[in-house]
Amino acid sequence: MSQTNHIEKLATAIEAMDMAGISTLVKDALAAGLTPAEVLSKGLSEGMRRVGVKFNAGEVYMPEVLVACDVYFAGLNIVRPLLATNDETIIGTMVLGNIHGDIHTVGKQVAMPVFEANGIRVIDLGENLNDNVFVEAIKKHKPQLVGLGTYMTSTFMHTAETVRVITEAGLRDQVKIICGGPAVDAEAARRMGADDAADDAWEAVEKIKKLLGRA
Ligand code: B12
Repeated sequence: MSQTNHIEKLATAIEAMDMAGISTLVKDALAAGLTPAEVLSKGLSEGMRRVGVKFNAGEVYMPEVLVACDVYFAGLNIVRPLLATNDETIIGTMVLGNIHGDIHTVGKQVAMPVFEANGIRVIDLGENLNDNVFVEAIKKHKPQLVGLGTYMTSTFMHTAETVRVITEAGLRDQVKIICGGPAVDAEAARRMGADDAADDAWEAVEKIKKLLGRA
């Protein structure tokens, strides 16, 4: 079977929520010579991207998204340890967390491995965070990036306050700040003092590369 076929089978397995088959498909793809990064970014993540498109079009519903996520994570768990060993591919570190008041987890869980597959090391800070958690995380981990998970208009609007707290701590110049979630808008994010925003993890990777001067 060609490498392209292996990739297509992985993406299709996520779409089809094939929990029983995913481990074998990932192992077969690796055995066929695909790199762990290719398995993740071209196979598993492509499947998840397709699920997101279907979800936005109303073709699948939340329970299916959550099951597809489980299948995605089953595959990710096999390739993640193999990815972590290759430090040369790391382009930056992000502390990522949901802004105060926001408990949506799925988008963050989908975005995280997409970032990791593209060389962004992610430190997950959790959900519903006080602004000071971001300040402490910047001091502790010295990231180049802060990712703000903002899945509702109200929490997206809280970005201004989070940026203010980071700025008052004297840390704003050390990091680029990007918001993510279905309700974000790049212009509004910039007006609130962040650097950018994206409602799609793959688009976010391109924006992050630009922010880091790696595009
Ligand atoms: C599932 C869901 C829930 C679940 C969450 C379960 C969970 N564990 O996550 C539950 C039921 C708990 C919930 C609760 C609520 N929800 Co809700 N929820 C959703 C729903 C249906 C899907 C969200 C989702 O998982 N999408 C799939 C993921 C993959 O997409 P995504 O989040 O956009 O993530 C992608 C990108 O944004 C990006 N990304 C994600 N994170 C990040 C981070 C960074 C830094 C970057 C760069 C990129 C990035 O990558 C992902 C892949 O591309 C949306 C509707 C929708 N269309 O989004 C509403 C939605 C987000 N919820 C909404 C609301 C209002 C609520 C509630 C207030 C409802 C209520 N009245 O109680 C509560 C509030 C909870 C809270 N305090 O946070 C609204 C927000 C409206 C708004 N604009 O303000 C939405 C849009 C529904 C709607 N149309 O009204 N919700």
